[in-house]
Amino acid sequence: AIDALLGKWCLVSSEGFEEYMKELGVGMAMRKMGSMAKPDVYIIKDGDTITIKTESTFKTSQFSFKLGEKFEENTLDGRKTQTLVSLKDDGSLIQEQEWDGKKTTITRKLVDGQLVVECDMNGVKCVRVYQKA
Ligand code: DKA
Repeated sequence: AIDALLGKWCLVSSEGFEEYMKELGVGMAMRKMGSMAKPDVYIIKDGDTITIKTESTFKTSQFSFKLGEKFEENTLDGRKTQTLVSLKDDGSLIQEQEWDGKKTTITRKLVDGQLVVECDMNGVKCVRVYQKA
């Protein structure tokens, strides 16, 4: 179930984020702000609608979805993507974004009580760890 992922999470470590943003095509100014930001992430469930809200001094945005239903997402860095989120048997949440013939995957899972966010674009990987607030 997704219940283990619900709540408020604070970023505690980040590896490879700059390179991942570069691979996404994020411009330099926004990469700088993105690298410095220490966001809080809220994962909220209301019925069968899930909301992921990212809050930082740099930018705040959120998106809502139902598992297995494609939707249009407006990403933090301004991409408009076709996104599908699914829950695997092991409890990890897989977010697949497609835009302009490109694709990236963001995986969120609970590891030792922490939220581990793994991003992959063309094999360029980034790992961000969040602690329960
Ligand atoms: C996270 O939730 C990372 C999610 C990926 C964001 C990609 C674009 C950010 C551009 C500032 O920790």
